[in-house]
Amino acid sequence: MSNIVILTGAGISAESGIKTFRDANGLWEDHRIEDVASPEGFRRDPDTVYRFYNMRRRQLVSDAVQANAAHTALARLQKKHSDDVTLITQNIDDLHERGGSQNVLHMHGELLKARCDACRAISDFRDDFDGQTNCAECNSAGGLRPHIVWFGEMPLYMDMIEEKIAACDVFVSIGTSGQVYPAAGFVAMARHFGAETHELNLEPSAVSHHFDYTDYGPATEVVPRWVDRMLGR
Ligand code: BV8
Repeated sequence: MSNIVILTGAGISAESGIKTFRDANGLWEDHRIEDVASPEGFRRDPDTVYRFYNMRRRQLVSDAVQANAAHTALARLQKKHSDDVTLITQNIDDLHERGGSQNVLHMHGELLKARCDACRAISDFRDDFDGQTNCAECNSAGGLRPHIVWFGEMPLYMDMIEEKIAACDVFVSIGTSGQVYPAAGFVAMARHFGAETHELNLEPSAVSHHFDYTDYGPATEVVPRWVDRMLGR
C-alpha cells in the first residue's frame, strides 16, 4: 500500500452543514477575518471573538451536524492501512473523528478545546466560554482562549507534517481552496519529494496546477470514489 498523506479543508465538512470560509455565503461575511481570527482582533475585542467561536461550537455540538460520507470513506481507508495513512486537517471541527478517523492532525487547532494562557493547559470545552470562565486545570479566570491557530500564528504539528510529506508516495488535497499558507504549499513540497499529487474538490483550487490527478464534484461523491480506487490498487 502506498504511503498516503491527506490534507482536508472546509469543503469536506460543507455537506455536513458547516459553512466554508470563502464560498459565496462564506462564514467570514459576518466578520472581517482580522477581527475574529487573529491575536490582534482577540486583544482588541475579545468578547466578539469569544461569541464568534461560541456560535460555531454550538452549531458543531448540535444534532444538526453529522460526519458525512467523505469523512467515513477516509476513516475506511485509514482503518485498512492505519500505518500508511496520515490525515492532516485545516478544519477545527471534529467530524473526521466522528466519522471514525483517529490521530487527526488539526494543524489549525480544534473548536472543542480551550487553551489557558496562565497555565498553558489545553482542555476539552464543549460549552460556551469567555473571559470570565475558569480554567479546568489552574482554576484561574481570564486566561482562556480558543485552541485555534489564528492568522499570523504558527500552525501545529509542522515538523511531523513536513516529515510525513517528505516520505509519502501519494499526497491528496480534499475540499480546500488552496489560499491559506503554509497548508496551500504542501502540494508543492510533496511534488518536490516525488509524490503523486491528487486534488479532490468542488472546483479547481488556487494551486490546482500542481496536481497530477484531479476529480471535481461534491466531496460525498468524489471522496468515496477515490478511496475505492486507492483500496483497489
Ligand atoms: C503563518 C482557524 C507564519 C481559524 C485558520 C500573503 C501571501 C501568502 C501568505 C500570507 C500572506 N499574508 C499572510 C500570509 C500567511 C497567512 C495566509 O496564508 N493568509 C492568506 C489569507 C493569504 N497564513 C497564516 O497566517 C498562517 N500562519 O503563516 O504563520 C509564522 C511564521 C513564524 C512564526 C509565526 C508565524 C496561519 C493560517 C491559519 C489561520 N487559521 N483557521 C478559524 O477556523 O476560525 S485558516 C481557515 O482557512 C480555516 O482553517 C480553513 O480551513 C482555512 C483554509 O480555507 P479552506 O479550508 O480552503 O476553506 P475555503 O472556504 O477557503 O475553501 C473551501 C473549498 O471547498 C473551496 O475550494 C470550495 O470549492 C470547496 N468546497 C465547497 N463545498 C464543497 C467543496 N469541496 C467538496 N465538496 C463540497 N461540497
